Amino acid sequence: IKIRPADPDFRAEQNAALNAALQEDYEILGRRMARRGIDIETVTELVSRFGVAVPSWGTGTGGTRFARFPGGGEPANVFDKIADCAVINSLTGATPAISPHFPWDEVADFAELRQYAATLGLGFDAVNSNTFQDHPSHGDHPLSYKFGSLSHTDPAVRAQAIRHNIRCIEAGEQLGSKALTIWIGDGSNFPGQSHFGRSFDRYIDSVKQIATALPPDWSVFLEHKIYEPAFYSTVIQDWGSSLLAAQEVGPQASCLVDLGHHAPNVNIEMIVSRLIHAGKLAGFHFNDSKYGDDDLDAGAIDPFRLFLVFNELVDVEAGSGFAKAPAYMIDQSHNVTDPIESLISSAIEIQRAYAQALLVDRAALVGFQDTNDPMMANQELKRAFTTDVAPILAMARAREGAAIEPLAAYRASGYRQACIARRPVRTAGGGGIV
Ligand code: LRH
Ligand code: MN
Ligand code: MN
Repeated sequence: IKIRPADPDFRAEQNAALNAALQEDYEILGRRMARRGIDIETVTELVSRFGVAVPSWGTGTGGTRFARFPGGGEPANVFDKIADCAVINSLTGATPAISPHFPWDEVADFAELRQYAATLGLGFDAVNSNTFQDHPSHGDHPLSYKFGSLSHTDPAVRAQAIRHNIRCIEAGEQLGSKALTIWIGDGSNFPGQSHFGRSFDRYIDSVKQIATALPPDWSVFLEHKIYEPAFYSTVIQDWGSSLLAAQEVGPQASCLVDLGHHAPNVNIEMIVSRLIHAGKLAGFHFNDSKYGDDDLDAGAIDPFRLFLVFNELVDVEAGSGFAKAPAYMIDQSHNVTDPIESLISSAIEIQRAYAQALLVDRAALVGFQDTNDPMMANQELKRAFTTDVAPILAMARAREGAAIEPLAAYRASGYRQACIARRPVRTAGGGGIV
């Protein structure tokens, strides 16, 4: 399939009619910002450097436990997924890496995969292990994860799950990744079903064994989630459990925050701050939600919360800085939209939240905080959040040769139609291709 959006001439053609208006909007915004003492060029430069990784599993249509409605032209294999990721990055200029999931993205030759991605200008971010479902077609997984994986009562199941994670590290090394993300579904559905303390101990022991296989410059990200598939208790249910585990595992372990993995109304930005305090913030799985792990597009429901998360991150960036930059990844499930469009939109929303957070006058905010002026402190954040930074994002894209209007350019490219014509209809499978 011809990846038309990856062609710089196609993008230049698309941008031609939009350049003049963008220039005008950018200049006006620049003047408004200058009045507040902010240099628009500094912000645009930082926005251009910002990148967020795309989840390989997000390129296919997701599904719920009730049904999956296949989209047209879905990727049939990981090479197709990479082609779709190249479309997203070409148009947004903001998604230079892919986060793969194993065994969904298993291939015989990882060097070939890395090479293919590189020819499209893409690299690999954290590799994800999967011990939340069985893999009967993969010979090294004879035992079932029905009652858990890394925390299973049976040492043989734990050993199998540990081996799988180590294989993920090996695959990641060949792909140029630097981190392994572990999310387990382990937990219980009934009070009394499992022993909270002993299952947590078993999990920590297993992750310690995995950590011994990490190359020195690698990290292991522990991802917590309040519930699902376990509906009564989950072993790594919250950031507290995640932090305790990361502290016990050691310096290479840290805590990954998936925005959808908390109880409604939980103050996620404050969790972020606490993990930063502990030096254990690994990074993010961005998405949005209203009820639970809805995996909706980033910024679709509560863009203010996304902004508040970035406000915490920019606060550190503007101050002491991060010893290790947090990993930014998207993790979404697309049920009713074209996954490529959702990922394009999400990448832009995440970048928007970052740009807005860069507009906060940090010195003024600290002043309002220290003099106990809640009204003006809140106004400072609101002023940044309500500034329309769209011209900054568009200018960053235009200068990188990406698309000024990525969604419009995507639709004009006919890429999805080309995929529908060439790729087989996929009826089975959820997030991954199993
Ligand atoms: C679990 C999760 C985790 C998985 C992905 C498919 O809900 O967020 O990150 O790897 O979804
Ligand atoms: Mn996740
Ligand atoms: Mn999730």
